[in-house]
Amino acid sequence: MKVAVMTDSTAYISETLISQYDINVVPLSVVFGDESYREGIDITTEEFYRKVKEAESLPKTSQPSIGTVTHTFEELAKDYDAVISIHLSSGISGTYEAVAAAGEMVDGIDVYPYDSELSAMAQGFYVLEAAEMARNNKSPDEIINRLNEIKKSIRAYFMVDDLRNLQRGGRLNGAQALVGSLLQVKPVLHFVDKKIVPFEKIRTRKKALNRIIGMLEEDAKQGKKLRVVFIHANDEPSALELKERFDSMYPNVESSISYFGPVIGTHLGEGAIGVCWYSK
Ligand code: MYR
Repeated sequence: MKVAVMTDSTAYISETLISQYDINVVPLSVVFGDESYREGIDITTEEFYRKVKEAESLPKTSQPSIGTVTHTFEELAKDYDAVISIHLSSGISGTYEAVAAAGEMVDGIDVYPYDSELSAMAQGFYVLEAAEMARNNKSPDEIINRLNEIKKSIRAYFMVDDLRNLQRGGRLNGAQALVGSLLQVKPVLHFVDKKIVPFEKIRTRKKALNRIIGMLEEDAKQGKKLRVVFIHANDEPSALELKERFDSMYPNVESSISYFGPVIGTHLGEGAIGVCWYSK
């Protein structure tokens, strides 16, 4: 059985890995006024962060249409028997539902939609594992079982410089307690039941980052075989600094750098930092 792996653009997997693992990517879009740009196709991450500074109002984001997804599945049906399609959390985007609906419509290929319940390179971790297994001729059930295993150990925490972007986009839950002090706090955020909620209210960026690294260290200290990613919204120096600090303490843990591209960057704002890890 030939199994394809598909994801959406918010996993922000590098071009090199996409072609190395034959990963199919369906794009989400950012919308400035009347102009819609598919991320990674019509607009690069660098162009986006430049444009957003010049724009009068914040862009909006949109999920791929069912038509686009159906077309991608139909193309895949020419070469594959099944497709595992891994997407950003259904609690923050309608993408997963659109993919599931498209999967019901296509013939000639078995579609396995998978809700990562996260996004960015945390979602990318699932995709890379699935792609490696597909390449090793594993069945869809074996792949889904492994993805469910990953879900048990994966952890993702992030912080933003300004909570208002998340709030305006309606993607921040359970933050009523923070509303009065939105500008003063740098809360650590995470996902619970597919939605973004504050994890802990922390006053400064430095303390918030230290708190996240502290939690990562707790797992790393136990000698677990971890894979870690430091993710930044147009702030590579901060991500590199965290990575170097962590690498110097845990040289045997596999770590990498990734980024929040246009769609996730719209909701988090420049300067956001995320750290995600799971047991390999
Ligand atoms: C859409 O318009 O359907 C896309 C909505 C995307 C919302 C993004 C909210 C922020 C996600 C942060 C992920 C951090 C992972 C470490």
